[in-house]
Parts: sequence; structure tokens; C-alpha cells
Amino acid sequence: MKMTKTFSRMCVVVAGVATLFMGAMEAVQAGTLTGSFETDIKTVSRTGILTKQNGSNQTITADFKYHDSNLSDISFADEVIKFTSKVNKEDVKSKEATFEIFNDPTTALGRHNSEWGNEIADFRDDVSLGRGGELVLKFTDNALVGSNDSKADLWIFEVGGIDERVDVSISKDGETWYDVGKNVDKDDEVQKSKGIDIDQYFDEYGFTSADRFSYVKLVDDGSNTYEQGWSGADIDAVAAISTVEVPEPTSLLGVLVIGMVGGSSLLKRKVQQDTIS
Ligand SMILES: [Ca+2]
Ligand SMILES: [Ca+2]
Ligand SMILES: [Ca+2]
Ligand SMILES: [Ca+2]
Repeated sequence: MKMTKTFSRMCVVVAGVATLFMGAMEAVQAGTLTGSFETDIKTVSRTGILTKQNGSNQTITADFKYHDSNLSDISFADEVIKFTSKVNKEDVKSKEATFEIFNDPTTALGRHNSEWGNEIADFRDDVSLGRGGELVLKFTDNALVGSNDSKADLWIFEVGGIDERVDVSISKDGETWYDVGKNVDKDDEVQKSKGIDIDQYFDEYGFTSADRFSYVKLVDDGSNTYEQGWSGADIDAVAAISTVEVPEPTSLLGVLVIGMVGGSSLLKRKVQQDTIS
């Protein structure tokens, strides 16, 4: 009888902690987006000031293009780890937009928000890599995962008339990298972005959909146009379509502490009930 009581108390504590831990695991999985990803390029009319080469300003109204998608904000990259621009400033032919506004790697963070398609660059929010330039981004509140099927898991939001090519690799630790192909098919003459299905590489690399990747590296592949001051691939945003939410380490610790306190108070209550009965 005594054995049974002790065993039952242990079960209560284990169940209490397990329930709370499972609650935390459920929250981790809540960020997964399955099967319904959509993206499109839309148009908006805006009025902006165009600064001509001779320094004069002209107010014009023009159409701007922008990326739209149904991704949640959490899917997007959160931190710049490394940026190596290979833009050759000497190549600048069009002086209507300065090199500097395309040289800020933080413009690749967060939700897509760049607007392009005419001479006004005031609404651009993207970073130019230049021939062979490199950008390494990190997901901090989420992680990239496989979808367990051939659906796209990763999307590079590149801006401009045609989608310029980058070589894409992913990493768990920012040190060991796994090549997952390009954002645009090598032989696609229209050069239209495609999502990257990372599952197709899992057999080769020994991963499953349980593996999580926090880092994405983009390297301009040298096949793009380089005659402007903002040459090469122009990165507006990077998103993990197949993603899981990653709780802050402190909040996960909090859940575990609550779990332990909860379990211990359950035990106390159980002991009291045992004493009374
Ligand atoms: Ca994020
Ligand atoms: Ca996939
Ligand atoms: Ca471009
Ligand atoms: Ca942007």
C-alpha cells in the first residue's frame, strides 16, 4: 500500500511536469505553416521626388512593384551575421540612386517591404550583393525545417525586373553549411524565383524534418547583371516557409520552473489528502 502511494505521488509529479513541458513543445510547433504558402508581386502608385543627375528635383507619380505573401512575420530572418559587399562602385552608371542605400544588410531582415520598378529609389529596402557578394542571416525566434514533402521550405525575396540568382546554403550552427541550390533554376530563361525545397537534400545530408536550421547563407552566383551601382542580387527578405517557433531561452526556462513548482505543489496537495484520509 505504501509503495502504491509513493508510486502514485511520483506519477502525479511526473505527469504535472510532463503536461507543462508538452505545453511548451506545442508552443514550439505553433509556428509551422503547412501547405498554403502564396506569394505574388503587386503594384502600387506612389508619388516621390526624383533627384536628377544635375541635382534638380522632380516630383513624379509612378507605379511601384512589391512582394506580397501570406507568411507570418515570425517566418522572416531576424539577424545579420555577416555581409560582404562585392558591389563595384566604379561601375556606377546610373547616378539617380546612390550606392549607399543598397549597402545596408539590415534591409534584408523582417518582412518583405521594398518597392521598385522605376527611377525613384526612395522606397527601396533591399541590399545589393554585387558579383560574388555574401550575406549570412539568422533566424532567432524561429527555425527553418523541412516540410516532409517536396513543397517549398525557404523563399528568397529578390527585387528588380528579373530575379537574380544566388547560391543558397543552410546551417544549424553557422559553421557547417549545406548547399540547397539556387533561388532561381539555373536554366530558367525568364529567371523567376522558386521556393527551395530542403527535404530533397535530407537523404544526402542525413537530416529529417526534426532537424532545425537557424542560418541561411546567400552568395551572388556571378550570373547576374553588374553594370549598375547596386549590382548583383538585391535581397529584400528571406523567409522560412516551413518553420517552427523558437521560444526565448528564458521563457522556456520559466515554463520548466513553473512545471517543477506546479509538480511539487501537486505533490504537497496529494500528501495532504493522503494524511487527511
Ligand atoms: Ca523570425
Ligand atoms: Ca519541403
Ligand atoms: Ca535584382
Ligand atoms: Ca526589406
